Amino acid sequence: MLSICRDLDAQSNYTVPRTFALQAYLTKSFRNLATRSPDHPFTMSQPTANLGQAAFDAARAKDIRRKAGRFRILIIGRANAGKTTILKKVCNTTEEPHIYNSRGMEIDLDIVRPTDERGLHDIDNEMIFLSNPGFIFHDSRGFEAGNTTELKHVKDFISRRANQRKLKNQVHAIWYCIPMDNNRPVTKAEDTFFEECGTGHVPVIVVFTKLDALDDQAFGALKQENPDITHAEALIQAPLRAQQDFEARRPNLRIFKSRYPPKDHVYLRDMNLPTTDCIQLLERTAAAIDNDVLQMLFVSTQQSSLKLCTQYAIGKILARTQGLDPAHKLTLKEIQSSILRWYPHILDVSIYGVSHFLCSDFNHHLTRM
Ligand SMILES: Nc1nc2c(ncn2[C@@H]2O[C@H](COP(=O)(O)OP(=O)(O)OP(=O)(O)O)[C@@H](O)[C@H]2O)c(=O)[nH]1
Ligand SMILES: [Mg+2]
Repeated sequence: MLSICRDLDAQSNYTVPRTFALQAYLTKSFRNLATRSPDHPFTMSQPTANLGQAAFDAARAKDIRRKAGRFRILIIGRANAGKTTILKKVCNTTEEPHIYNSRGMEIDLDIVRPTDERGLHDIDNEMIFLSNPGFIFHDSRGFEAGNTTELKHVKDFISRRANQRKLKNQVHAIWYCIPMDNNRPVTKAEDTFFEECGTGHVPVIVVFTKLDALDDQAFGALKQENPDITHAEALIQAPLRAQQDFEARRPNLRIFKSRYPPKDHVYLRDMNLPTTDCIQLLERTAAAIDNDVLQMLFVSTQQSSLKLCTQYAIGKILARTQGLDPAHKLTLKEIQSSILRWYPHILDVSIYGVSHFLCSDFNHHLTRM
């Protein structure tokens, strides 16, 4: 009972402030849309319609989830690359994941023996964080150069998942982590992966992790170039300089000239600190997904960035309305429907028992606009 209360509490703490932020965003956005269609007047004072529409949208979002299931991500990277740290950030949690084997049995982390530790990184196992069970992760510790068995495991997994008939069983995105805290971050193993491993429509995003490891070097370069720079100023400039220096060399890396190059790349730093986030990774991943249903599933599953939901909700509706014949202007209900389905984590909270509060509150604000 205590843990249920704690869950409810945590969910409310997370959801309520975001709901208010959402209201502010939507207020602004609806007003903009209204001025775009002066000859199609609509007001927001339709409480019943709004509530009905919200329920409709929640049902529609659920339908997408039923068909596509949960968003499945394969994360690859050698030991200590920062994989688990990223996944925790994505799921807004500091808790350890739950891991299930391919038969759906949970692996009890408390009784895993050191010799079984490899099982935690078995690519076939599914990893889920209770804070956001909308994501399923598969964790692979990558491979050393010359270790063809490991590479074959990963290749087999990707092709097995690609051949799954059901969308929900396929892998939807791959994050390939390359840590920057060693002298040669990109090895032959990475070259081989991107040369040999085609992933079809599944986007691969390279995540350069632990970029902060390059700060000392950047600090030294700044001091050398400009002896007058103060210690404090060099410290401030070092992070940006570190990224610029690496970015200047990056296009020459073989992985970006390979047969199956990554769709995009992103830099992450200081992920070990509680104040950082990996929203850029979420944004790049969303942009790299070329299937509309999966893109919506991804954006609406992640709960770290309200901005990302809004960007897609508003962007898609503007794209739909632009160039429309005035006779076919969207109705208020259609606009609401199109926008609200990007926010299922706010609308679809009935399982936590606070839906009435949030829906009526949300509706109240809409009706006052
Ligand atoms: N300095 C720094 N440390 C980081 C960063 N990200 C993660 N770490 C630290 O690196 C260590 C390893 O991180 P994990 O997330 O456990 O790495 P992993 O890839 O899951 O490792 P395995 O599960 O062993 O394969 C932890 O001590 C993290 O706190 C970062 O951006 N900067
Ligand atoms: Mg890990």
